[in-house]
Amino acid sequence: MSDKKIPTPDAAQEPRGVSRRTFLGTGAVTGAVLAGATALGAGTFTRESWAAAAKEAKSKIHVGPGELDEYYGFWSGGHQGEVRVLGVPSMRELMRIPVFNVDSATGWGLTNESKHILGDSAKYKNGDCHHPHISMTDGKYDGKYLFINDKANSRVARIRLDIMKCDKILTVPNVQAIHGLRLQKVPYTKYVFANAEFVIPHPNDGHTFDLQDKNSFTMFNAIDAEKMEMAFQVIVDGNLDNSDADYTGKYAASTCYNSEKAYDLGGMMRNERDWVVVFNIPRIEAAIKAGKFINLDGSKVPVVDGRKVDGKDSEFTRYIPVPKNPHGLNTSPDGKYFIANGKLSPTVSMIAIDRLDDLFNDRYKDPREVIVAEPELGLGPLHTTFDGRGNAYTTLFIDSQVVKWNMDEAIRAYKGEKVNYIKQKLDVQYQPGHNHASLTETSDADGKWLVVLCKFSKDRFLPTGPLHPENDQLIDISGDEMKLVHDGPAFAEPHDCILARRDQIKTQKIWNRNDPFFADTVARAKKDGINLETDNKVIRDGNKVRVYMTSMAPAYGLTEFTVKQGNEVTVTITNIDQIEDVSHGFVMTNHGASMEISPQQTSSITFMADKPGLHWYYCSWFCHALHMEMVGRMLVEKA
Ligand code: RUQ
Ligand code: CUA
Ligand code: CA
Repeated sequence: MSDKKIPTPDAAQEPRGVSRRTFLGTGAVTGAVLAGATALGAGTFTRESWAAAAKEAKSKIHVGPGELDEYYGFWSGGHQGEVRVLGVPSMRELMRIPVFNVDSATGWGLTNESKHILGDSAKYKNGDCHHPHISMTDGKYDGKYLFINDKANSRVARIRLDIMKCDKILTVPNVQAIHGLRLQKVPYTKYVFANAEFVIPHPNDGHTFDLQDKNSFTMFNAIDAEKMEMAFQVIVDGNLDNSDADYTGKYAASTCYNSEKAYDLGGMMRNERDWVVVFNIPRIEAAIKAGKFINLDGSKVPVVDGRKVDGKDSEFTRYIPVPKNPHGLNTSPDGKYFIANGKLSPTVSMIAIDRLDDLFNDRYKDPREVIVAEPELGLGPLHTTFDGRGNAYTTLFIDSQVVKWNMDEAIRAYKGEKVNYIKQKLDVQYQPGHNHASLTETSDADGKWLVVLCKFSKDRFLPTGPLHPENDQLIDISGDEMKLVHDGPAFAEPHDCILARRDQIKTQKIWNRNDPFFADTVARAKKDGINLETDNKVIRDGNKVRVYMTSMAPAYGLTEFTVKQGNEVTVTITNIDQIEDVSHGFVMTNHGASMEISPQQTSSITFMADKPGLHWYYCSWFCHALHMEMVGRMLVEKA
């Protein structure tokens, strides 16, 4: 614990003047970025102020036993690969949804149903998800789906929010590292926009390392949200980081930090300015409809070229220069601005969306004429979120703060008026990446809660060895002043989260027997002449053995079956319990087989019976007073 002199909480929360943080030169900012990770000693809260915050927390965020939270929060699990569901404001974890990982409790990555959804990518046992986003209709969450990217294996996954299970995964062709992901907001989420971050050669067949070649590029990707198939790809200059869409359905925008197409740190910081690239969706759609597209490297996906040729813009894109290496890109809930967060610059750039028509019609001499403000906020601005009352909240990674600022006042200041657009700077613990205010990505933004996802927790929790948890902090933003009310330790690495009102998410209590989630298994059973709800039978098909059984607390429909050594065994279980919450499991000991079977669900798992002998199977989800007795035996006869 640090015993150096610490400022009083009041001083710490006072808006700090930004005058001393004039635009720093590359060297200084870069130095600060690089030093940022180690300069964590600046804790400015005293033990007394923590106590005061805790007291405040009690009244504000206490959700009593048996009471329900006001918001659902969906958290990315980062390179752990899953999505986590939390209640807000209690920050209680409600559920985990495995997606790009393997999970033994539910059998995700092990069952036939999940492998079918994972498709070819089932070979990957890892993932790196960053950006969870809920589907929208007319700029409001419709509660149907949640989409999330996988940077590690260039995938996009969809989660059905009615059952809170992943139901589709798509590998984006001919790109590497899907990072920024956002959804079309208006008129509805027709497209999932997904940025591929890394520049690669095309074809990427091992012929070159060269990134400067004209055949080395990356692409902006649009996925049909309902079909979960590729809709189109757009070749861009530079690279792509984060993105967002507007409230007209016409434009999407992405930040680029590697306009240099460099391969190293120094190279990626060479240009004084990188850019925000804006995509004109109707123009892209029209070109594709007219057959004006190419196919790339053996894929059938329509591709259009959004690069400049001899300094001349394509019809599909416009590049707006912004200070070097921007990061987050956020649309304000009033639909007026795209905000690009400076990262290496202490500023954010506000792009007026209502000037984009003119930009695309070449009415401006300089594309920077669409920028209506570039407020200076502090060091390391990464992401911005909104309260729906005209204020924005930006994370300052290096300063370890969230800064609240007023958008209209920032615009007035940019015009030369003397106004202090900074409303408050709040210390957070420590080094925040994303932040997210309740309903902020929709026109419903309600300005109640702000979650700040801090990358470092340092001394905030009981020590856990060299690996520390992260710290997802909850801030009350309903009043004039931001108030920190909760520390939430989290395992690697919740990049981002999203909050929806609880009435916007409607879930099923038990499975529907006709659910497409296990439709393939139902079809296979039908071919085997099996009635899944009543039959307990073993089907022998050469070397393959298919075991069908029911489960009802506390017993399986089959308590023994016999197979031959070398058989490939598929166990299919239908949970005929109708009672909410009575989930069963199935584990075959010493066979790596484990799965969940919730009420009215059918699940199946396949394994090799390669060890002669008696093998117990048992129920792994506590379902009944006699749960321990819910068992059976498999006899494997010597071949
Ligand atoms: S990015 S810390 Cu993967 Cu969302 Cu900004
Ligand atoms: Cu069935 Cu435990
Ligand atoms: Ca750069």
